[in-house]
Amino acid sequence: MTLFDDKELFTVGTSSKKYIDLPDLELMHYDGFIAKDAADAYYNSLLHNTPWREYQMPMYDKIVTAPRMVAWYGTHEEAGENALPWTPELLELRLRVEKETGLQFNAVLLNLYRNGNDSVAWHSDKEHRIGSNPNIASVTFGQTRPFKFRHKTNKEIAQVEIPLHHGTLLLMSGTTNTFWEHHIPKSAKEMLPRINLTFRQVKQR
Ligand SMILES: O=C(O)CCC(=O)C(=O)O
Ligand SMILES: [Mn+2]
Repeated sequence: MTLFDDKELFTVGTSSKKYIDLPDLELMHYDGFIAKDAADAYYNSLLHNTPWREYQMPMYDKIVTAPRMVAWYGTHEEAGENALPWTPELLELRLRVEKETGLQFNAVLLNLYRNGNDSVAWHSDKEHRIGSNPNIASVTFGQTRPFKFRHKTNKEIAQVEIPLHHGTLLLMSGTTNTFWEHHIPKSAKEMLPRINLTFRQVKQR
């Protein structure tokens, strides 16, 4: 795996905050939520200091390796036995996200997309552990990749595509994860690593 540290490679957003309100979809998109210097520092540190692991997931009748690497953080009581303890850096990011959104989160999933072959398939984050209408706050560092949304049942509503830049915050709330799916497609273009953090509100059974 070749990973790059070049600080000038990533595009930061314009520091604009937008609310996207479509049928059953509620997003807050804050491009440039984290300024470039801080975003560069988080990117380099998370890339090198996270114990990234492969993730085996069910796909039809097989178990396959997900096309990305992951790390899961939270307390054992709230996020389960496999959760790693919060690091000062992740706690700092969580506080920034909580201050901006006015919400509280107790777990974070980190995803590493090593290159254009890495992706996340169409899915929604509707697990019993987070309830049916979860608030999920996503923070991105590194390579800009398009984040796509499609309505699960109403095919007349056009897909939504948001390029998630270095330092962007995207809050998915309301019924977004109940009625819409999202994904990050693979890309044939050369892509540097991208790190995404999804802050979540989990409950143990
Ligand atoms: O990488 C992203 O922006 C989203 C990841 C995601 O959808 C997930 O982990 O559930
Ligand atoms: Mn998701």
